Amino acid sequence: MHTQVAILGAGPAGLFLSHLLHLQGIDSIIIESRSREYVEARLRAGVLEKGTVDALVEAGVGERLLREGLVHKGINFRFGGKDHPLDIRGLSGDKHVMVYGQQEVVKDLIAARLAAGGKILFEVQAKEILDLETAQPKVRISANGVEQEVTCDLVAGCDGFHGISRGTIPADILKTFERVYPFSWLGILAEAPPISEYVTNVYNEERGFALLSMRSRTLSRLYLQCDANEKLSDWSDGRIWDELDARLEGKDGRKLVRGPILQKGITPMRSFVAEPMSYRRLFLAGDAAHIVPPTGAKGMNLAIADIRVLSTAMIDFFKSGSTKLLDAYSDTCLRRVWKVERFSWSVTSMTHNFPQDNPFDRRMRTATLDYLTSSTASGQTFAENFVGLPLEPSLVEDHERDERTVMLTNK
Ligand code: RFL
Ligand code: PHB
Repeated sequence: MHTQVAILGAGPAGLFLSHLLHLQGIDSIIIESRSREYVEARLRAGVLEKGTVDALVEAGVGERLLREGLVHKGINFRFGGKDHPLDIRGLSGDKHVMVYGQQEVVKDLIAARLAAGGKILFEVQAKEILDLETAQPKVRISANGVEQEVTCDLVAGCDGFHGISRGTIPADILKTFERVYPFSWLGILAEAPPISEYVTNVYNEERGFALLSMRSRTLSRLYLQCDANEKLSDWSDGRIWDELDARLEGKDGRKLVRGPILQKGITPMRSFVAEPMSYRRLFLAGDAAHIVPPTGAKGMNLAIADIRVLSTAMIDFFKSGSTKLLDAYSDTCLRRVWKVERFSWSVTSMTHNFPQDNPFDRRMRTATLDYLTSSTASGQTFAENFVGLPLEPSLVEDHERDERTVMLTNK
């Protein structure tokens, strides 16, 4: 098999890249180890930044998103047993976010690719990426014990945190930066109306963090900070609802409406960045290159932002033959990635209890949240990050000045 761009992974990153390339007449093959049903059902992110929404709409895959997505003009912080709403629209110069499940974005992108005759190889595993230093790299793939090769001009590593792409970058070039948090999130999807029209971040000095989000007017998506080694089997439905209510504190009598729990899962919390995000003809995007803890709701947005930069660079390469934008890809993305890492780490730190905390640390968290929700300056800083920082301009010139950068081609 041959294609212009071999894409590993049919998550939001790989699918959106394939779609944007197709709009410019560039051929790609997506290699996805899971089935279509599995990736369409995988429950994950829900909050889409304005730039993500605009990019999906501009690319012609935002019709259902605009119809069914929920516009969120604000966010709520609850601490000390009281709500403290933040007017994101007012603080950000009239911008908002939308709540629309990641699996719905994935369904829309798969439908668009397949309707246009796009090639997605489901239940096919990428085993190895070869010949990156030549003009024709290869991906060795395997399905039902049968191995084949896909040859291509460029490889996009969109295969998530546990994929194989990142490990293809030689160890003496790849640098990684990591923080593993000493807690996880227990998340549920429940058939119950949301408590508020806003996503609510709850901080309880005694019991820790909870997040009250939604997928529709009748479906709630709720999370609890729990111990890193917690077992799902220790959490009965009743215990989850009781703990959620206990974290609300309820001085104002607010309680969740309970309903059947449709899905439950535990997510570990991690911050991670790999540098550089490219090596020769391989380009990492999304979770393959970086992870943020879900507290800032940034993971999928960061994946889409990478793809906006990468698709422009790849299109320029195929149209003009120039590698300038591709060479600058990693530096351009990393500048934004680190700012979003900082935001996600800071929102996590100010809303979660840590094992080594003393009462002073916990009171500091409440004071930080009080400042955030009562100061216009602080609210504006949060809102600017929450609706999404603008894309960085391409760092082509910086890159050309940097002698240490490995050039894309070996010509
Ligand atoms: P994905 O979605 O993980 O897709 C990678 C795909 O690659 C496949 N794969 C392979 N295929 C072939 N061969 C191999 N060797 C392969 N190895 C792996 C996998 O099967 C998979 O289909 O990565 P991508 O596209 O980079 O997208 C990233 C996002 O999925 C992720 O950042 C977000 O879900 C994070 N996240 C959130 N992001 C937001 O923007 N807003 C949110 O509100 C938000 N909330 C969340 C979240 C993540 C969460 N969890 C479960 C981690 C809430 C949670 C609880
Ligand atoms: C979600 O709706 O799943 C969600 C909302 C906000 C977050 C993370 C997840 O920070």
